[in-house]
Amino acid sequence: MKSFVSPFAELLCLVAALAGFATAPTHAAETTTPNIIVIMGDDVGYGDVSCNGATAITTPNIDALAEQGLRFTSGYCSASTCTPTRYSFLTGNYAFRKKGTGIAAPTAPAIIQPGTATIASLLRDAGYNTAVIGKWHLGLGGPNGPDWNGELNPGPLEIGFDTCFLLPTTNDRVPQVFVEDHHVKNLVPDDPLWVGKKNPSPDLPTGVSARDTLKMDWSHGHNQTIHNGISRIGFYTGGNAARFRDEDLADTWVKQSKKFIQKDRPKGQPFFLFFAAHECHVPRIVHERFQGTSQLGPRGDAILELDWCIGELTQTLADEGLTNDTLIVFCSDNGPVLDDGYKDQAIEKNGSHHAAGPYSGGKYSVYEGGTRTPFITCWPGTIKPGVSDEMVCTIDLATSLNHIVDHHIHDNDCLDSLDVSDALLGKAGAEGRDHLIQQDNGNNGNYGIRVGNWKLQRHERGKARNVVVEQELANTTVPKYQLFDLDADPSEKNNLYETETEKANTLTKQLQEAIDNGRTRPTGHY
Ligand code: NG6
Ligand code: CA
Repeated sequence: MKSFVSPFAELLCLVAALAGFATAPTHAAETTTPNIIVIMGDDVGYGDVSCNGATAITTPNIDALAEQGLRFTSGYCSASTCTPTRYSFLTGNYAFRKKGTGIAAPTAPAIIQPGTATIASLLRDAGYNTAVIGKWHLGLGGPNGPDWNGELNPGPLEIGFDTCFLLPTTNDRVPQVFVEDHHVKNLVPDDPLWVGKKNPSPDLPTGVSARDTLKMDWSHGHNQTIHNGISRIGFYTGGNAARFRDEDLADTWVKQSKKFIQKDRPKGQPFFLFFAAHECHVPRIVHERFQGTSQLGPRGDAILELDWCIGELTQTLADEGLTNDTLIVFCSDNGPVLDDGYKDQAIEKNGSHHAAGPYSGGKYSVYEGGTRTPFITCWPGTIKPGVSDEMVCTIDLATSLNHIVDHHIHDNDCLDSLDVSDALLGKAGAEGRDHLIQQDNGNNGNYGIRVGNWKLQRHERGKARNVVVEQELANTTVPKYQLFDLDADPSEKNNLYETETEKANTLTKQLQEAIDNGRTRPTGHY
């Protein structure tokens, strides 16, 4: 355990005690309500940031967060693809408990139903003004999916966000338009937007029929409608005035975030901003000023672009005098992948870079590299800088951040979101999770469970994808159960399932109970 207590927090406790506030809640020092920004990278691996040991790339702004805050060596997201991690981050419930939480299609309806408690609705109840800016990928609209030309409802505004400015799914999926609150921005009535799964006309160029016109070729999938010289997943027509350039995505998120922080939000209220970056997801088409700036090709350029975004956010806070009043969490939605469908030289230029750090696997996998990702908390003046080995997960943020702002949540909400607030704040002796369940995509039946240094994997169909990040498409046959000692074998190579039978049985049972019980947060716990 290498975490620390803030002297500022200690001082506040002391002052409170001396002032005779004997009945003050345990968390008196944190009952102030900091602004909160959760910055979630997309497909950013543990080893993709220089504060976690990357040498082929330098991420000064992310490193600055780590230097001024707490860097976690066992920080996780809950799944190794986007939609289930984001579902769990918002609701505090493991995605494997709910059908339809795998990677969402462009036409997917809203996955989280209005009335569901989320990190945003809970913080809003606690007095926060709440915004999500960036990638959504959790579906929009009623059972028939998004009404692109009408009202996109339900969406973020129905589950706790006061405002949103979104990329609806991922940028390799159609359509390339922004959604602001309930509507596609800049859509004009005489050019309606149509989005679908089937090509509506043989005249509509695709990545197959017009492959020679593409500015970045595809390697698998991603060969349907072309926009901005890049073919995508899915088909669309119309909405031309609403379409954006891939190159401008990051600038747009930064511009909107600055507008929110500096102008739009009601002053006198703390804010919660979910900054959902798209870097370094495919297609890796960064702004011209970042193209060619890394030695890793477009994938590295995208990480540098993300780092720039973070610098812009922290500078904005500094300009507004909010640095010490703002808690920043930096995390990722799943582990890394090199070739994820476009020929962008991610493999060719990778060299000896270890995107997943010392871990095996990456995106789509329940090996550690799939979910053990960069994780930093930074709250200057309150969190004492350091490194923590405590286990924390994006799924815990709903309960823990609410706890930090002294807002209690209902027993039946956020069923898998544990209170690790003291660990996130680096308090002396604070403990993180005692166990963590990992999953890959939706309800595929692939799980990991980590308890202390032990990790059990369960692959229902005996297939593991992306076991080694450098061989993304490897669909490897694995035993249904594998057991690893992460202390001795962090890259999960030496299967001890047959020899450490007692440990194997305990973890197998604990995993099954976690699935069967419908919750892992103890009732009455908080
Ligand atoms: C996969 C896509 C991949 C990526 C992923 C979602 C193909 C062949 N692959 O289906 O490119 O879009 O979905 O990524 O289409 S995530 O980070 O949003 O989960
Ligand atoms: Ca992702």
